[in-house]
Amino acid sequence: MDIGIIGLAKSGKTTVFNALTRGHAETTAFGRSGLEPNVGVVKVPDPRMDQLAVLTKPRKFTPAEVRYTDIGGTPPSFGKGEGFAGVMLSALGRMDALLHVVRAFEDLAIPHPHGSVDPDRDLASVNLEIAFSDSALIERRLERLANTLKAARAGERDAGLREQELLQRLRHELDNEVPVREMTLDDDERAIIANYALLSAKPLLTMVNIGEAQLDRAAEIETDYAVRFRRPHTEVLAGCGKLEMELGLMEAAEAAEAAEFRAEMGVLESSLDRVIRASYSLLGFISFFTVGDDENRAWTITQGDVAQRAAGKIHTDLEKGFIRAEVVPWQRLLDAGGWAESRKAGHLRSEGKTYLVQDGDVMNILFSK
Ligand SMILES: Nc1nc2c(ncn2[C@@H]2O[C@H](COP(=O)(O)OP(=O)(O)OP(=O)(O)O)[C@@H](O)[C@H]2O)c(=O)[nH]1
Ligand SMILES: [Mg+2]
Repeated sequence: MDIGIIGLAKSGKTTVFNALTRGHAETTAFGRSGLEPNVGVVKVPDPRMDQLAVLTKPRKFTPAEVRYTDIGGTPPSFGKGEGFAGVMLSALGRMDALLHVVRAFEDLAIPHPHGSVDPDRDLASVNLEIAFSDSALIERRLERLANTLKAARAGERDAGLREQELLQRLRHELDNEVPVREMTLDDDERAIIANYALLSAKPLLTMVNIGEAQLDRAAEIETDYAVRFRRPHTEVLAGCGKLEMELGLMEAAEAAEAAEFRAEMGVLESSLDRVIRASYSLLGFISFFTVGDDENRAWTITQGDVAQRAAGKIHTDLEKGFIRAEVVPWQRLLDAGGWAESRKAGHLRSEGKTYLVQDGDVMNILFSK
């Protein structure tokens, strides 16, 4: 699962990236940071896995992972109605979700590309950039489609016309500031647009990046933004990227001191842990588990994925040769005391290709080679 970090220049993207990944990527007060994207993998904490490990005592333990990509220095011109473009656009198109870092921290030493700190304005303007990128993409696609339709044979025409009609509808909705993720689309329509990598179709997590001076009002600020900006398939959180980055580095070196410092600052729960969890669950990702002597492992899928597709996360052979899955909810497995015991108690269900995998299912995939 890939999450792309976006935001205006100097909003704190790399700082938040470092905090999330315990990384050391260079942050910059002035000028342009590297155009090379930073990529880091984060393990998603999951107490269910800890409990399962006690039961099966595997040699290896692999929690779910989320990968964050800090797409690199944003040009100061970004946010002025030109949308995402070039390599940045194609990199973002490959992401499963977006994390938007909005600057709320005041710091005279760090110039704001628009001259003043105004998170409301920035939040809206980045949303506009997202919509703008999609509109431009749809426009290009419509032009090409019009050309193909002229030369199309009767058989191909129908599909082309359906696509044209869908794209015109998307364009209309986008013009009315409705992001694709909020539109009602049937499965066929989703399949058509799946290849377009539309940015406003992606789940969006907004992090209001507050300053140290605002820490005592963090919860209040978060509620305020959530009430005003939360929409379907989005989440809004507030946290201090800079403090979390420093605490993260400290935690890696001196855990006890970091905990003490956290308590002093009144930030008991890391806002970045909440970002990680929110990126995972609130954006529609769920886990299923595989257990065994060798390895207990969590696999990331999207809510609504069927068993055959889920099997493909483990290996393409399992998807292609899928026969059926033996399934037991993790708590049931734990209560029964093991796989054989679950089978004996009749808790193992046999599910087919189209079974909707549930969060916390433990699965054993049966397949033919
Ligand atoms: N005071 C304060 N400074 C912050 C905070 N978050 C980030 N900064 C500073 O803001 C500057 C820019 O942060 P970066 O993380 O490099 O921002 P960016 O969005 O990655 O910037 P570009 O990649 O150049 O677009 C750095 O000097 C950070 O230390 C914060 O919460 N408080
Ligand atoms: Mg940066």
